[in-house]
Amino acid sequence: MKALLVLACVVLAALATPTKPSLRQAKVVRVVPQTLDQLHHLHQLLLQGRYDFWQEPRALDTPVDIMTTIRDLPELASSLKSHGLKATVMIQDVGRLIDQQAAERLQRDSRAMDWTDYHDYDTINAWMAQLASDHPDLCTLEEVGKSYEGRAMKLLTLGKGGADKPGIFIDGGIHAREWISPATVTYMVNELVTNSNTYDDLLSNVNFYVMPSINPDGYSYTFTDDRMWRKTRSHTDSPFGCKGADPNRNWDFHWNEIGASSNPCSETYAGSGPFSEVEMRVVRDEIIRLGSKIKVYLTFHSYSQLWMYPWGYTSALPDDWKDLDNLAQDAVSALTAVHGTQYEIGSSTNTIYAAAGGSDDWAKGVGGVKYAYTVELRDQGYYGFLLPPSKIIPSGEETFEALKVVANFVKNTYSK
Ligand code: 0X9
Ligand code: ZN
Repeated sequence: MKALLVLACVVLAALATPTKPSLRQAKVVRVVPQTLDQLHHLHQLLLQGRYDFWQEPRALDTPVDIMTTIRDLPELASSLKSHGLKATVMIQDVGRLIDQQAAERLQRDSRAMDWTDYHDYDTINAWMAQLASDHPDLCTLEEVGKSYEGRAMKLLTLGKGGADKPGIFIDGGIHAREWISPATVTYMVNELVTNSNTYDDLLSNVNFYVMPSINPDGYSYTFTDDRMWRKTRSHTDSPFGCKGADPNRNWDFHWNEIGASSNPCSETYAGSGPFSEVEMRVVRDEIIRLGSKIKVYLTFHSYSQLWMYPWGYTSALPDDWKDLDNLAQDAVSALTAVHGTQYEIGSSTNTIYAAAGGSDDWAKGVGGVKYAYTVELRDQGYYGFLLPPSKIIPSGEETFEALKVVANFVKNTYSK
């Protein structure tokens, strides 16, 4: 009987979240380049645009994760083999894993916000509205714009020390499929609000400006149509009907100079121009409006477990990189102390790859926010973007410790 119920849920889930046919039996394979020739070959494959790189080539001895359809697998395998690259399978059947996770979600049927499951955009917004109405002394919720498809974009402000206190701007979900990001960001908000007495000192001295899901159309699309969608959903001039731009290549700071594409079908399409994507203009305008009050900018992505600072457009470091590195070290030490999760720290170009037009670079380079970080959350590729919901709470717990270190730093350094 139970087996029948589960089967029924799998079928229902498959209907409710149609897995793209191409994802049936799709695989994620891992290769670790050991020579410059192998690294170069992987870069060539990336540029070809035929495969979805879950982890792009970074450096020698560093894993690269590639998702391939079952149809393209033989060609990928022979191309890797011809360069002496040994592939191991990380995910045997991406479509099946997506269906399984969707079935489990359906079985739980959890419309109410919690952190044992991932939640859609409307649920997150409804939860923020409830928080604001339950805790008017602590939370303010403002609609600050609308997405391309017309979804309301909201900014949640937490704090009780008044608008002049120094602030931390936090966003999540810039890449639609990185579900652990909005989940972790909302976990941390919930922690601050439900234990506001414990954090009275922090909340009296620091304001938290939070937007948990800044690519609402893309995020919604991952619930309804394609779990692996990364970009926005805007129209492009592509004759092939390709949609969306990479919102983390769209910011107007060394826009499209490196690590971004002018091809609308690419996963890293920079957009038709800087800030072509309305969602990024909305976030930009909030950062500008808050101005010098913002001392730290934190943008949460997944996966790889990295705590990175600018620059992403050059391997050169900002003059004050030591300051950013020190704070990152302290934050990561606190994070690791919780569950032993290891994070790597460094500038984004030197840690992963050069990619211009990122929100972190803009926040520092144009927005004037000294401490700008991109955090790549769990895991290291075992599940990648399909991190099981049972990992939300551990991810939230450890990341919250890091946030507390950052917030205490802001309090001690900037609050009068
Ligand atoms: O490529 C990205 O946008 C980020 N990695 S992800 O796998 N989540 O897509 C890293 C961004 C680092 N920052 C900059 N390049 N500015
Ligand atoms: Zn990302």
